[in-house]
Amino acid sequence: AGPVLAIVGATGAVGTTMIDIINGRESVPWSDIRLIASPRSAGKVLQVRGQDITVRALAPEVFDGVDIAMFDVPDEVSAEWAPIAAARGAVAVDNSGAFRMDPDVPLVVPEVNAEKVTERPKGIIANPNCTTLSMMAAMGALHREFGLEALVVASYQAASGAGQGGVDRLYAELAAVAGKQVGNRGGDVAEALAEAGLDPADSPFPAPLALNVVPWAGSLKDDGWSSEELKVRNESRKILGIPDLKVSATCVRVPVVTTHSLAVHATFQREVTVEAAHKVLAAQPTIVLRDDPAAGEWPTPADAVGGDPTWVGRIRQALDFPRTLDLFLCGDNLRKGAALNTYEIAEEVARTL
Ligand code: 2RA
Repeated sequence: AGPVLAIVGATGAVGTTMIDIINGRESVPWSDIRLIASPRSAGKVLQVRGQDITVRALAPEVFDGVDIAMFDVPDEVSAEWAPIAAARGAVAVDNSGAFRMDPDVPLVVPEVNAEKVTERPKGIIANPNCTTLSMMAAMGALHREFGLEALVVASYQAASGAGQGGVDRLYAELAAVAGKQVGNRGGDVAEALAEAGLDPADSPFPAPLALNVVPWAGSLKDDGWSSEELKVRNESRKILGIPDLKVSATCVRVPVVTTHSLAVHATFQREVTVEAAHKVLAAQPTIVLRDDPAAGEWPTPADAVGGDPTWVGRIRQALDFPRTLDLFLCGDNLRKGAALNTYEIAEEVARTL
């Protein structure tokens, strides 16, 4: 019989996407799939590959007999429960931030460092943050060929990065401004939201997101950096295996429902041309190269959303920076950015059992 898979956080935005991905697979290696969530969601019945499965409440014994447990829960829940799952014999594949920078926990993007799944002394493997993850397949491929030296990144992050609450808030704000001539005067968007009864204190975003962009994601860290920006730096270094990679990121929330985009300024050790980069990226099965500005072809979130590949385009040789490319890429933050990569790690682990 095949291994037993558990999904912890099965009823959340990413957990639901995990189930969609499993339902969409032609075949799966699992002999059994368990759905686990908070006691509030326990008892719900969800369909997985044509079977009704009742969601169980998180408890130590639900991990007995589980080979691989995928976690998509808040950091503190993972910090407590991934070690419990591991102690009960499961390999925990965790999508929270709790273990990503732990030196005894590999941080894996299968296209880049699949071999790390076997180096798991704690029985835990971490899945990167969706913002970092969105550029890793492309950066990993370019790094292998040209040797990455530095990354300057600006993100354009979707509302669903902040969970279902972020999506609900964006829809509510869009409804509040729809049909109104707002966005022409300072504060008029905020007024329209207030008139619709939308309290800023209830928003996961620190400013209106409708008709706006917000240069903030995550929590405040030293010297004005956001946690999200530091994740891009630290996680890129760990995944790519370049401890001294120079990285500077500015993370921005945009009124897109799902799919993070990144503008990347990437400097390499070796000479690189647009043609050579096209060749490397076109050879990557998980990348869609959409780069023909003369024909109006470039990646947008509306193209990439709902699919598995990362879309890459706008590749230019930086005019004033030798060995540097500028490019734009889009990846569905709930799929490759979270559920899909976690599931792909689980598939890699299943091969090693
Ligand atoms: C965000 N990257 O987009 C975060 C979610 N993990 O807010």
